[in-house]
Amino acid sequence: MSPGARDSRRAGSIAALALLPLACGPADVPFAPNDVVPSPEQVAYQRQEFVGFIHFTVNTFTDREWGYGDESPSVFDPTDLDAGQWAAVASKAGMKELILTAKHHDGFTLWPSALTDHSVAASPWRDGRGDLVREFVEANRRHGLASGLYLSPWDRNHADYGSPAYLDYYRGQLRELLTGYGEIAEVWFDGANGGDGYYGGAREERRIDRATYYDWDGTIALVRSLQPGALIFSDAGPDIRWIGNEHGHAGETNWSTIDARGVIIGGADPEYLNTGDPDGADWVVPQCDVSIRPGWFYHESEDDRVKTPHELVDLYYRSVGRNCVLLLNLPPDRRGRLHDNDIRALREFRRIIDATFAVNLIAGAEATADSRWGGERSTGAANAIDSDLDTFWAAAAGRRAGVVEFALPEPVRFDRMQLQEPIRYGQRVSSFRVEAGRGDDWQVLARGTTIGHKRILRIEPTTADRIRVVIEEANNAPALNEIGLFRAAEES
Ligand code: FUL
Repeated sequence: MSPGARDSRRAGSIAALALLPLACGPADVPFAPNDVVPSPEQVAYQRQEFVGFIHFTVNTFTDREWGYGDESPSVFDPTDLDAGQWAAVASKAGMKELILTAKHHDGFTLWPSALTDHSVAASPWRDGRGDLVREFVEANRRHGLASGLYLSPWDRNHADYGSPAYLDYYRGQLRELLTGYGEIAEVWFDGANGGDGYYGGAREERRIDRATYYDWDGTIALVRSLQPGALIFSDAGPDIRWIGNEHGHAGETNWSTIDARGVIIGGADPEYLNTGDPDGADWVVPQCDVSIRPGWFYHESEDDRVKTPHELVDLYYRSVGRNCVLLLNLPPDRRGRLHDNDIRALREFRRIIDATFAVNLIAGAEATADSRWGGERSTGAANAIDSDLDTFWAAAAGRRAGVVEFALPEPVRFDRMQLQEPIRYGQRVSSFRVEAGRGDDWQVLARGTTIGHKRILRIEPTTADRIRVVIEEANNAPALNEIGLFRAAEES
């Protein structure tokens, strides 16, 4: 998207929010948004919280992580491929979207591209008549999942890689993918770039200028024109950003804002992306990508190195629990199916998360706050425990701090605390603490910096009947749409 288009998109969403009537009486003052807010599509994406990656290509059959580009299409021969199994497993695990490596760095395409012979059409799979992108999107649709596509900019197979001609080829492939398969929810632009490769037989090292070679503004504009509803991921967004590592860990401080124009795709500062930027001019949803196994592609030697349910739960806290969307990779094996070990780990992970967050122990508490926005009914503290993300408590205009207090009918024992900000008005809180009442005193249970869409704190098991959240610092009147107390189903 051109910078101009980006601005008008953001300006449009600010204007829409400013006019948005809250569910409140006529005398109420609309709650004022920050200057930088997400688009409604970004809010919806962030609320998905958990999405999946499918890494599958010739590498699955050559036992490699990065193909050189000289792999024969004849190696691609899954014996029992079932994209329906991927979608069923993902959906049961709670994922809302799957993203497929339509083309990885080796250049082999999982759809019969008219622009290259290096594709499934030249493979023995389905006698060369297969189209994995189609099977993938159709299976996702059947299972109620959105579909995203990964099209590697780096192509170690293509003879033109490194010259301007390759850009036409790359955009031609994007056009095929974004016009031939119905609605695509996310387009994933990887940052790995240049180096040695087959390059049509040249077998040499090719370097490109990361800042200029791909003309990203032009490519992003093309995606916008072909699929206006798709969100675009890259180190720099424009819609979704990398978190700066492939371990699935967001920073404990994690702002959804960055200055995207200062970030070079493939050459970003990982620390900057890991924590975001409180002064950033662009809202770019943070996404934590990580594989369920050590590698992104399937390797039989890693069958016993699948992350344990306990490790997956820990990842959930470090990603979703830190204002991130978790993108977990599930690599199908040589049959073209997910391995039982991966399925078992996922199933147990889901059970633990569901059991942990099934009952919000704060429900039924009496909620009070030291101030609220404009005296509106709609911003009282009770909104923070009504299980409705669209209602919220907000401090009075001009405040940059606030306290919300909860008196429970009887003591509860908990070890997880969940806080959420109504991010459609921007991300505000930069410092907070949580306390439990002890006689006339308050005992600090945890301290934190940012909250964002969701912040989950793991704390020592505590029994209390009075809890308060003290927002110490915010860049605007602080607001919280949900607060929860939970008891973990399993230590993690
Ligand atoms: C990286 C790639 O090099 C890996 O192979 C994988 O696709 C990962 C998600 O992104 O940059």
